[in-house]
Amino acid sequence: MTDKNVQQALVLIKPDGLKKSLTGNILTKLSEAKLCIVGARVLHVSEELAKEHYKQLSDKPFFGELVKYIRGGIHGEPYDRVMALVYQGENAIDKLRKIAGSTNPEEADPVSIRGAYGRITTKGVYENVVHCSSDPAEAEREIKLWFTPDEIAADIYPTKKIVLDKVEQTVWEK
Ligand code: IDP
Ligand code: MG
Repeated sequence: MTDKNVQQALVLIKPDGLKKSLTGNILTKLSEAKLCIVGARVLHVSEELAKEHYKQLSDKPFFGELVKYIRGGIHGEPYDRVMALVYQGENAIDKLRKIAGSTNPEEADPVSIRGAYGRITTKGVYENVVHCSSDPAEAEREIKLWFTPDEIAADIYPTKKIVLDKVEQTVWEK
């Protein structure tokens, strides 16, 4: 019996995906991979998070525009946010990246998400609708950036308990 290669992957529906009302289409397409969603949230992306997420690309000429894009600076309110998802399952990364398509939307398979819905902006950023982790190490790094253990409905990486003193927290007023 062979071990199942169970992986996690971070998927982001980027601001263009939200603005173009593609959330449903994207989730439907990704569901073809028959994986399990173990985390989901919608959030504003801080400059710090954007730069950390894309840190491997910090020396690229398009880095500034990329940070602006993922923060919603191209698409504006109320689309200045992303939907972040964590998928889990056998060979999750390859399956999701195949459905997402190649990085460059012009080269991506036309029936992939990026091929069908992506574009290249006049400033030269590949506005390609979704992000998907590229390998297990990157997936772990990214998931730990975007989610706390409490936000994931599965035990995916080891955790520890810590006691915090005098931590300010926002709670519902009533
Ligand atoms: P990936 O998203 O397919 O893993 P990466 O190389 O990790 O591709 O690049 C991250 C994101 O940066 C891409 O999804 C795309 O939005 C943007 N990007 C990557 N390469 C280029 C490029 O050569 N020109 C413009 N934008 C790019
Ligand atoms: Mg990548």
